Amino acid sequence: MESFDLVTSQGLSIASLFWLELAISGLLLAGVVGLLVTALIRFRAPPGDRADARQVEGNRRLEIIWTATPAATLAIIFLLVIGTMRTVNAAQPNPEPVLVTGHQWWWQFSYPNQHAVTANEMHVPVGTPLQVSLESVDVIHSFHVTQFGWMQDLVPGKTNSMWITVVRPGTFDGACNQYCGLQHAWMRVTIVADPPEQFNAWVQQQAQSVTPTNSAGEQVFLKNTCVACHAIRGLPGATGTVGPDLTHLGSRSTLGAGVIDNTPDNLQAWIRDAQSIKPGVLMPAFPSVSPSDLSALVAYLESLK
Ligand code: HEC
Ligand SMILES: [Cu+2]
Repeated sequence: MESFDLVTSQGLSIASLFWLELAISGLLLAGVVGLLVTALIRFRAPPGDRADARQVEGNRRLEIIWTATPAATLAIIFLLVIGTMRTVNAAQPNPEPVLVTGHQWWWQFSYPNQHAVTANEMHVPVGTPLQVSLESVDVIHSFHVTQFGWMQDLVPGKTNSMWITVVRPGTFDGACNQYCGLQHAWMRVTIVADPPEQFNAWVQQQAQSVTPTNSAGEQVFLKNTCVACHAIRGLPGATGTVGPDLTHLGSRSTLGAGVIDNTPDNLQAWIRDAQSIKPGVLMPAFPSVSPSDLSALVAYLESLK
């Protein structure tokens, strides 16, 4: 099962706690059921015996045993939990800081060390501890990548944090796990875990600004209201923060937090009427952009790798 194939050291230590607790609970259950079945068989009344059962009252030894055993079990589990919490929350050396910001209904990922900003596709270096800060600009969201083995809420006005050390390369799916409005289900995230060199190349690329070219598509972008909500770093006037940063849109594999693949046709349909693709989305439709302007705009945005 994919969800059992955990890929973070923190998730793995939570999972070993889970298996240990399951084993302890299983042993206790077996003990209780075993005693019950033994008693049922041993003290069964012989056929035809109509006498009342022997009445027993008070047994100090038994009472001590059934009070002390659960108390001791819970105390042990409590200590194990504290130990795991300390492991999971332990500060790690040389971390890579990442800021995750929840929006209705998409994710922003910022890498403050490199000044890179992207959306919905989070790249991480394998083996490097990530110091993840989580914030929300609107309502409560929850950052849940099943294979990470643990999750954290994003709460408006508060910065939460979590440590994530991904232990093997791969692509892992996640989603918002706290109902946050109409398109909660389309608030997906893709994690791309790469070896550090590959991650560094990616993050350096994402950190670059564009050089304005005065192309037709760039002009269409600037003269519509896109810039009120979207940033393209390096393009004067395009500094909106309501929607995803589009500086490297062409390098992302999906649009709208996973709702459609990032292809020129899909991008065109998205800009024309995002509402019909993701009803309720906080981006207006642009029915009046002419077909030639729209193709220039799409070509421009897809060229932003
Ligand atoms: C009122 C604010 C607003 C305006 C104006 C706006 N957008 Fe958006 N846009 C958004 C929001 C919010 C999202 C994220 C939607 C989601 O995934 O839920 C978005 C998403 C997108 C995406 C997908 C990005 C991704 O990584 O998934 C593209 C591309 C895009 N907008 C292009 C444009 C273009 C081009 C224009 C101008 C013609 C424009 N937008 C105008 C708010 C806006
Ligand atoms: Cu959400």
